[in-house]
Amino acid sequence: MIKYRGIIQRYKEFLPITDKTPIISLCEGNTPLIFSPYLSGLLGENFKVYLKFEGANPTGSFKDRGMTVAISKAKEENAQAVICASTGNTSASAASYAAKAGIKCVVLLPKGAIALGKLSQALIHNATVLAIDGNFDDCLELVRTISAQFPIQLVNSVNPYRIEGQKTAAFEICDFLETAPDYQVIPVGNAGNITAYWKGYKEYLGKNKISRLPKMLGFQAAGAAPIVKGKPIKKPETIATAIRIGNPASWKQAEAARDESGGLIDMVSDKQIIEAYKLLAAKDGIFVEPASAASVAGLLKLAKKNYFKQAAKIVCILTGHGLKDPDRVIKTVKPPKVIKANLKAVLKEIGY
Ligand code: AN7
Repeated sequence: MIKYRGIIQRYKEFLPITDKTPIISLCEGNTPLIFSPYLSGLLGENFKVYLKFEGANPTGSFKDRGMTVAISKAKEENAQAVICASTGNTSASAASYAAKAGIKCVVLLPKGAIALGKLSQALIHNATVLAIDGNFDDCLELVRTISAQFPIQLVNSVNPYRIEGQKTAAFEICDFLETAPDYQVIPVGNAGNITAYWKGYKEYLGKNKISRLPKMLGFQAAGAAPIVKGKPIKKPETIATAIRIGNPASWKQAEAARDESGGLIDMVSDKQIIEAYKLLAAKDGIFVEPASAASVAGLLKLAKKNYFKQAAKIVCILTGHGLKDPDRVIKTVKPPKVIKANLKAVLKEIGY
């Protein structure tokens, strides 16, 4: 039996890793691709919908795939410190992997706009956490300037090692399905992940591991949809704080993935995101954070418009775990009813 030891060991031949690279891993990757009878049924006979649950990564999001490579390379290059801007998940992952590597980690977060779970992660791993009185785009501009002027490595997805690591999710999907899916649906924020998946699929095609490419379907939140609107959004707003980004760094690459694959980048409202969020929890038993539900909200939006015509295998990427943002549940569903501590009262409530 081959023991699983993370994405670098698993897909080394596709990654910029040498014998000199110290591998900093938390056994990320190898996440479940879960068949959804419910969503498949909604789309109709002949449709198979799978959910790639990236919340099952060690820090609870897909960022770990990129961070294991970025931090391993930073360690190889004797970096003393790394820095990132983040809507939360990048900072959680960077803080965790930097802790393991023994590298100092600095994170810049938009003040008051980070889900509680993510902020807790960055803090407990001893990162230097700075809340900036601005949005994610302001934070990213600052860390780009700092990393260009001081010996501190940037670990946002503009760091090519991040994209390298994240492309392994596409490999896993193809290895599992023994083909590429027909469509892949994915939330889009800073647009690194859609870029990474597309690179992964193209590399697998180049190595004859698959014989065709999927169509890439990206979804932004309606209040933070610069690619859909064709211009940067100065004040992005959405309850899906992970993708509250107004000027994505990988904008061009996301458009290339869309156009080369014959796919699309569209948007979903916060209402549609919450509907999909609740549906995933109720019907598939999967608890995701709101940004992740944007992919399923997008799938449902396209299905309603009859976009999917022939039989198809569709993979929706669920980028992060629901536990990242517990406040959103409390704001979304009713709190538990308080009743007396007696049998009669309980039985009455549960219908016996
Ligand atoms: C759960 O953590 O940008 O399009 O700073 O956390 O590659 O940016 C997070 C992004 C989707 C969007 N889903 O991915 C950050 C950050 C979740 C995320 C995205 C993010 P990209």
